[in-house]
Amino acid sequence: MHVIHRRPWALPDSAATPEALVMNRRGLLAGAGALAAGALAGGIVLPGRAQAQRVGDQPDPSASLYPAKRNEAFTLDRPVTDEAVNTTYNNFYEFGSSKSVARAAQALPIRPWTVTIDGMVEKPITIGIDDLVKQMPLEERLYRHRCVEAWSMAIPWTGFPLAKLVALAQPLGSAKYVRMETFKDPSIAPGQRQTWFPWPYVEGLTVAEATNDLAFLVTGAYGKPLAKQMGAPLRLAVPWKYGFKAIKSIVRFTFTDQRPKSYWEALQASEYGFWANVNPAVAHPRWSQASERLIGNDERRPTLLFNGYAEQVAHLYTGLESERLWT
Ligand SMILES: Nc1nc2c(c(=O)[nH]1)N[C@H]1C(S)=C(S)[C@@H](COP(=O)(O)O)O[C@H]1N2
Ligand SMILES: [Mo]
Repeated sequence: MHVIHRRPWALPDSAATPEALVMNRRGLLAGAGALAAGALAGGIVLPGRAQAQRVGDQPDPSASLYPAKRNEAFTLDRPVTDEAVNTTYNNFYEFGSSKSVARAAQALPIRPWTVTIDGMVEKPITIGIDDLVKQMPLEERLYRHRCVEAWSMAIPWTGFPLAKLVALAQPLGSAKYVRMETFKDPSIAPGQRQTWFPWPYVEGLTVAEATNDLAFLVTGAYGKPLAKQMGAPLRLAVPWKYGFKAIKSIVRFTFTDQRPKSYWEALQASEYGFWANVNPAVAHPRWSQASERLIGNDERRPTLLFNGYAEQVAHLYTGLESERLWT
């Protein structure tokens, strides 16, 4: 339940970091390529194998599925972000509101992991992640990722089209949306003990968006099973939308005729809407979206409409011009 409807400025200091003060913090760091420099100088330490496996975790039973064959249809206009950078600069509020959550996220047990598909479907399903993935055609795709905070990365994801999961679910014709939900376990995720946040993390797409070929369910990256801090064992990639739509560590897909209210929308509806498509011409209420900083090399580039994916997805929004499509 979303029990708090206090205004963000009435929240405790520690809660007032949503996608915003983070920007300011980045501003303080900026200038010397502090993020990349920090990583290279050893200021950030990658979790080692010993930390990646906790007592009670089984070894990853999907390891043999990687690397998957790359689908060459998806190309980049920039280099892939270094894995060491990508795995040490993360947004995962369940494990803290800083970007340095990699170590804390290792506490998440990712086996067993059960995914539920329910709501307006022909046949609700509850299935273990490995049984689900076994039924899905894994491939690698190079995608851009544009955070609403005006930074970006480029990632070799492994996964399968969300459309394949929709096909498995067989939604009723009356289902208009798919609502996705992250795990909720405050005993594991310290961020979830901050009860003023509307846990669990929720995101949503229209079924039309979800069945577009670009919408991708991610199980791996960099040719191996997904790192926990990146949203293992199952995370969304919708590269034409701002990064907060890319929900991590998903446990539930619910088909519905009600537009889902997402985590960020519940927190700050004036700044984060349902559609959240990337548009450089529409500023966030507190900063410009015209350009982005490439994490890892600190290059600044102009941001592209739909993050460069207009050809694939612009048609999804014809007739919806009166909606708040961009923020
Ligand atoms: N469950 C959950 N999913 C999440 C988030 C989060 O805090 N919790 N952050 C989002 C945001 S704002 C971004 S930019 C991306 C970051 O993904 P990355 O850490 O793999 O770069 O995850 C998204 N998915
Ligand atoms: Mo983000």
